[in-house]
Amino acid sequence: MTRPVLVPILGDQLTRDLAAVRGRTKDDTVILMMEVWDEATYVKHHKQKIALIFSAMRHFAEELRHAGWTVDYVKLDDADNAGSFTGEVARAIEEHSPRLVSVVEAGEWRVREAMDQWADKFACEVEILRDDRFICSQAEFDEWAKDRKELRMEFFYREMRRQAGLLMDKDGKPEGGEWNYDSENRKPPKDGLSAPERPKFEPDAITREVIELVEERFGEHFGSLENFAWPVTRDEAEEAADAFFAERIECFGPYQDAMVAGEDDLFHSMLSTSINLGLLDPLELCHRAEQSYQDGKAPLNSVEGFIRQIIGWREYVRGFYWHQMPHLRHANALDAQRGLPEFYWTGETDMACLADCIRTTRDNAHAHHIQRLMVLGNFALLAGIDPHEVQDWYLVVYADAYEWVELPNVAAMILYADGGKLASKPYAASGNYINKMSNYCSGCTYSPSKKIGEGACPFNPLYWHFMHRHRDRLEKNPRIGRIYSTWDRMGDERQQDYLDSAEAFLASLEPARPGWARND
Ligand code: FAD
Ligand code: DLZ
Ligand code: SF4
Repeated sequence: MTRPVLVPILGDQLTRDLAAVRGRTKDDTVILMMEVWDEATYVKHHKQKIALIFSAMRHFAEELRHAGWTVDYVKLDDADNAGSFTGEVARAIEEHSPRLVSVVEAGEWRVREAMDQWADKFACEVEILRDDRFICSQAEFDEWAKDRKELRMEFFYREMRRQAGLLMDKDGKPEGGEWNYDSENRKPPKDGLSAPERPKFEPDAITREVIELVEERFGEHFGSLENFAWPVTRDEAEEAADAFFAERIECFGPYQDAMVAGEDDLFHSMLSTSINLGLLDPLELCHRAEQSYQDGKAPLNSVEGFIRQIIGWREYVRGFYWHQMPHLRHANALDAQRGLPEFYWTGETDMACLADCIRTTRDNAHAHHIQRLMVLGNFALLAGIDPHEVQDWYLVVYADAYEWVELPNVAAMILYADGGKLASKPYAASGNYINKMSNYCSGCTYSPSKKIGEGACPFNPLYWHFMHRHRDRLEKNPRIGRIYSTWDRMGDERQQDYLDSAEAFLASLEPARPGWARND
């Protein structure tokens, strides 16, 4: 092959439809895939997350080779592993003398910064292509965001619906007359609510080899590998999607916000890992969802809810990330300074809701949205945990976590650290909300109906402590201001009891020991 095109494919770009691969010819292209230490260690990822990415990468390299592509695959344990994307690309340039390096833009700021140096570093032309797996380009997002003080997902989502033509009637109106059916998607779980089990994928030889590597090299990282059952190939991911559309999408909408102890997936799709890796095409999934509605197999509120999560939230947080970086990483509008409690890593807490959410996180490298938002996130918000520590935790513990999607959800959605650009108000809630939307409280040593004192749910005093300490900022917010009339009506003594109770609880929290999230 004389002076081929070198196409580096990153671990979350695993599709033959990638812009850098599409249109290339096999006899003129060298594909480069790299397991590198920089990526595996910049935070101490959950063991399942590393195993998933390496296994999916190795399977994808095999698929490409079978299809006739030339693939240079660098394994983590290769003796001459250069340790970084830049180091490996440099080595491949030396070996193949390519006439062009063609790569799709990285999803994360950290990697994009390194990539931007390649053209200067290498004596070879470098092109960085737009990642068109996202419907909305950054230029389009920036144009939409320009001159807006608040960047509300809802308005962005309507644009995306129009652009994609999803759930639009022939007069250009939203199907059913409304853009958003969220009010129908808040059904509390009824007794004994359970969902059909999702397909679990038994590790094959490639996955088993990777699991062994991870145990050996990253054995002290958070999380268990025992339950590893993620789809690692396109075929498996499609099987997982088939099962969702056949068995769970019908109830996805109504029970989207429900939580049931031990029911880890409920009616969620469990497809985020596959979408983020590139194994599934997000738009195709939305078309399948729309088809389920047209075929009468799923109600509009379920289908609209699912489509909104993907062309709404997913596209929106990605645009928001690039629009707000790099300062988003350091945003701390509420000046939260407390260390993350140790129980986020050990799960050892008497608070049954948190214990269950941390258990599923440890066992499955997954928790569903409302667990991430209204239990784990709500606690971090109310307790005033330092955003950097919360960001690190979320980036480490979930198999679907990449900074472009984790950071906006953590800094802006749960912690309000951006001062309200993303969310119109903090998602703060007392024990009442968790009690209504889950069965956690019936198995808890605390009681959600007890407000103060022995046995009171800690979310209750923490909620008022949070509202009290941020009164200056939040009182003017029309969506929250009226809460202060309730607070004022309580009288000084009751208020002081709440504040003392919260202070005593906060003082009892053991801060996490260093070394869980990052190597020193
Ligand atoms: P479903 O409930 O079936 O939803 C369908 C799809 O919609 C998901 O697969 C996902 O692609 C998309 N989606 C839904 N909500 C969001 C959202 N808020 N942002 C972006 N995409 C969304 N998602 C990640 O992929 N990676 C993360 O690192 C991540 N971190 C999060 C951190 C916090 C604090 C919160 C509140 C949410 C986070 N999410 C993240 C979003 C969401 O929780 C997960 O996408 C979802 O739980 C994945 O499970 P699922 O595939 O069953 O989702
Ligand atoms: C998350 C991750 C990990 C743990 N390891 C690798 C790796 O060794 N090689 C690789 O190509 N990608 C890995 N990834 C995913 C990357 O972090 C991700 O592709 C980029 O950071 C996105 O910008
Ligand atoms: Fe969580 Fe409070 Fe309910 Fe216990 S009582 S499960 S801490 S909300």
